Amino acid sequence: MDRSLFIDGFWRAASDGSTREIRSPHDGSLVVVVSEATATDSSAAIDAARRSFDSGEFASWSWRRRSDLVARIADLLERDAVEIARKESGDTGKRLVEAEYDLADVISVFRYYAKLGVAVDDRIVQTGDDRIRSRITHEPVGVCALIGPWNYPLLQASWKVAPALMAGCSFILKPSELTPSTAIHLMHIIQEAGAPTGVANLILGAGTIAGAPLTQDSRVDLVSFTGGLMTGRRIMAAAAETVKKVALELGGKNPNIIFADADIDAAIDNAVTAVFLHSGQVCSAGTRLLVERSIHDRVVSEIVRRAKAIRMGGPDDLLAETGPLISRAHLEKVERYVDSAIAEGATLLTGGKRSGEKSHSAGWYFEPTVLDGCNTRMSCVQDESFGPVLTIEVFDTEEEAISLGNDTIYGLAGAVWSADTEKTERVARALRHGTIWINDFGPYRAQAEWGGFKSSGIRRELGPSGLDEYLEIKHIWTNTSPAHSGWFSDEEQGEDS
Ligand code: TXE
Repeated sequence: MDRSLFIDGFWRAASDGSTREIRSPHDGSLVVVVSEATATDSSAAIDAARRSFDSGEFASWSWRRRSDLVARIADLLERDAVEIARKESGDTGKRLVEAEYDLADVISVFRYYAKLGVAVDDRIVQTGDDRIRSRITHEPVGVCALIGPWNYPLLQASWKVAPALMAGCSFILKPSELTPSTAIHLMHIIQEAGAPTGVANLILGAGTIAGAPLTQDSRVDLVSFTGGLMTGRRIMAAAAETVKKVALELGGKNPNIIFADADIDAAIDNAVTAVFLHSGQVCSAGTRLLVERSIHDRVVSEIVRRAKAIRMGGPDDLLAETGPLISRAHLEKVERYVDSAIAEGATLLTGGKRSGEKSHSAGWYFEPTVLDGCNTRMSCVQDESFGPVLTIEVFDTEEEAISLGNDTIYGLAGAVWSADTEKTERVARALRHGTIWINDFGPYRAQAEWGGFKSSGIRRELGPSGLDEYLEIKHIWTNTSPAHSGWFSDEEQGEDS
């Protein structure tokens, strides 16, 4: 029987014996069979995490000791890098080389938090009174539900797991039901690295069955979620019942703004990567191209030429530049999205359909797609397709570019291309998105906060704020010379008075 749930230090089967087959998005072949958790399993995982946290053992470890644990996890990830990258590309269908890049990022996240955590000190508060010692301390927030998506499964898990461990929390990790393999491997590594029993727990399975209880249970203190907007809203509402802390990253509709005075060749090349990397299954994908009218024709014709030449293929295709979509359901969503864009008046310049290549017939391949003549009233500009679909809008002035760039309920990321540094600075400041790239698109670092304005989410991952998510702040006030408060009279009152 498959035992891939990790609860209270043991590998277990689902309580009702259910399993799920994971099939390759590239060709439908069977990748792995894993346990499919029930709500009872989720409750058992919460129980284990709660007991481990309430025992106080892990929280009482010194920062240095927890830092050593997190650093050891980074070392073990490095040791197993080839095997883990292979598992990630098996589940997601992404090219092996991309999975290898992702893994290097995962390792850097664990290393970053291992170093950062050691620096968290108490803060002394100056009260102006010599008798008082007042300090601010940081304590782990408690039991955390860490719920992740399928596009960067281990990377998104690392943004949550590394700071949670560093802070001294206990957690239940629930990766997407579509991509469980690397989370299983990570749990083996955390166990090998020496985390106390019950600190790290793994639940696999459907969001509504295995995931939802983690967001509703009063024994959970925090939910950190990365995924879709609709699910994020549901999770926030569920968490409100017990006033859990909530951190959400819910994707974006990210404007990529090219002014006529930009380095046009670099801007075009980056615009292609921004939207077609990983077939657009990236929360910060540059899906909205805003281009100054005078350069529209040149930019668009070159992007279309480049899009037509993109080679798609599976994990081991060394010539491929991007891969399949995650599932049939997702491919059908992208198809519907393109159809509705055309119905709303957008012009399809290339793509817009499943790949006709024979080697792609058993997988979920969708052609790189470019839609021109778009505007912000169209759902293709407002809603996340999460596929290889670029929408193009034109602007005439800086003010118009800013206004278009902000005309979205999302606010995750954006870019501005221009040789005028004062202009790029003005635009970067005016855009209401959590990350702005100037004359670049896409890079991020573990040291820099990541997250969204508006409906793209709340709170931040990565950077020092990414650790703060997992810390409670406590003020401890010590009076070294206890005295009466003097507020109320301590004299006995006569009966008549
Ligand atoms: O994500 P879901 P889906 C966007 C993208 C995509 C859309 C839907 O637009 O097309 O979301 O994708 C768990 N309680 N992003 O349906 O549902 C689920 O099991 C608790 C953007 O795959 O958000 C999985 O582990 N958990 C995104 C996780 O939530 C629940 C990356 C994400 O699934 C749950 C991926 C519930 N009620 C998709 N329902 C980004 N921000 O990068 C589901 N889950």
